[in-house]
Amino acid sequence: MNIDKEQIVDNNKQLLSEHQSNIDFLSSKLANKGLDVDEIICRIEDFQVAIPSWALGAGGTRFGRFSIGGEPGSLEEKIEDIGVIHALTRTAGAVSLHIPWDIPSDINAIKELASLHSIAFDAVNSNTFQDQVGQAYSYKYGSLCNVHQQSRDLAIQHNLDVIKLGDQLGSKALTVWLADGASFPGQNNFRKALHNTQDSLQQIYSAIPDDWKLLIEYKPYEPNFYSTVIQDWGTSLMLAEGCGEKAHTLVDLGHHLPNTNIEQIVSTLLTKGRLGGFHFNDSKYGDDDLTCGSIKPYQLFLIFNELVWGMDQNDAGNPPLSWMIDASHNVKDPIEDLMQSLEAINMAYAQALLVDQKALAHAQADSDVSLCQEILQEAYRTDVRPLLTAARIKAGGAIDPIGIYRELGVRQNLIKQRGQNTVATGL
Ligand code: PSV
Ligand code: MN
Ligand code: MN
Repeated sequence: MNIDKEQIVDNNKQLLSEHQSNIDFLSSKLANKGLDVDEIICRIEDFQVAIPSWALGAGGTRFGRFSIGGEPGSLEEKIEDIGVIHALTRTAGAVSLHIPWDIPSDINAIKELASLHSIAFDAVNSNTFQDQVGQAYSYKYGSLCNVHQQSRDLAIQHNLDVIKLGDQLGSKALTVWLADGASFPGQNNFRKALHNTQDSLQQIYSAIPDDWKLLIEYKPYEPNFYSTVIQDWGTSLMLAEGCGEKAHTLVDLGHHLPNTNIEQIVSTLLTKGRLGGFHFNDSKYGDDDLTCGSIKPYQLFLIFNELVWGMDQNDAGNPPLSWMIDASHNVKDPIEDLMQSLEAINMAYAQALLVDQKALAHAQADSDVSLCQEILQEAYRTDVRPLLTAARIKAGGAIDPIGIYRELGVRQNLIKQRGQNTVATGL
């Protein structure tokens, strides 16, 4: 379903005067602090986050799955759904495809459709955690780490095919997430598994085009419950360094044991110039893939604070990052959920842009711990939503994306078109 620009403008009219008083109030407050409000709004407007092609349907759990209705049954429909999100928020100008779930039947046609919605192709994701029908050698006991060369070769070849496809689409990165590991002590020889993984990644890396990145994800557990080959950022970093300068670590926020200090990991990776990008989500226990900012918004802010300081203001030479959401929707409308995530990510970014870094550096030099906290929390406690709204209006988006989505009955229309008991392709 396409959303008309006129519908957005019309809906905005009813909300404009309230927004104007909110932004006037905030702008004068920020200007008094010496902040350049227009510049901040431009930065927010430029910031785009890719939507994963696997997040547009109801994911479910191993205990069951409940259809949301109107879920996309093809890549074309997924792009149309992202088109809705982007039209309303103007912050989701890219899609991250999972292969082979989302192999386009006609590359030029899909590129045309995506460009119609102003959507670019971000990182492509390979899948060696499932066997495909008729697959000659299984990944049951691992893919890039497998003790059998035939399984490893198959997984390597799959990644090479994904790079080729991504190249045709205009992607500039390959994301590798491996389910490889062991569920029981003794199942794997750790050193051999790591060695095989490094060797396989090097072979994949040799096909990475010069203007691409290889993004290596880590995850402490699941689906294996005893050990995961790439279990943490250190292992990912080591493997990236073992490949070459185009290889980087990808931080999926849900892939940490509870209470891990993710912002410190981000800072360390930046220092090494090896931070590749993010999979944004939120988590209470582990990899819960919840809406960004729904559980730990302060952590999200602290991560962005490291990014703003570490990239914009004290460039450590880290290449530009890939920004993606990686979430799963069991009980919420995925389109609404993704819009909530985008809002939370942008809020954290905007709050980080407000941090008085000079004052913070002074307070740190004076070891004035209370003042350090005051400075961070002053930014975090600012209601930055009017800045986000101003950026959306400037870019042609909606003042209230979820409000208009509901008012226009988008989900109901999708259910009419696609049916009630739908299953999104891929999951
Ligand atoms: C599994 O944990 C996972 O959520 C990883 O984060 C990947 O990025 C994603 O699936 C898609 O393969
Ligand atoms: Mn991920
Ligand atoms: Mn995950």
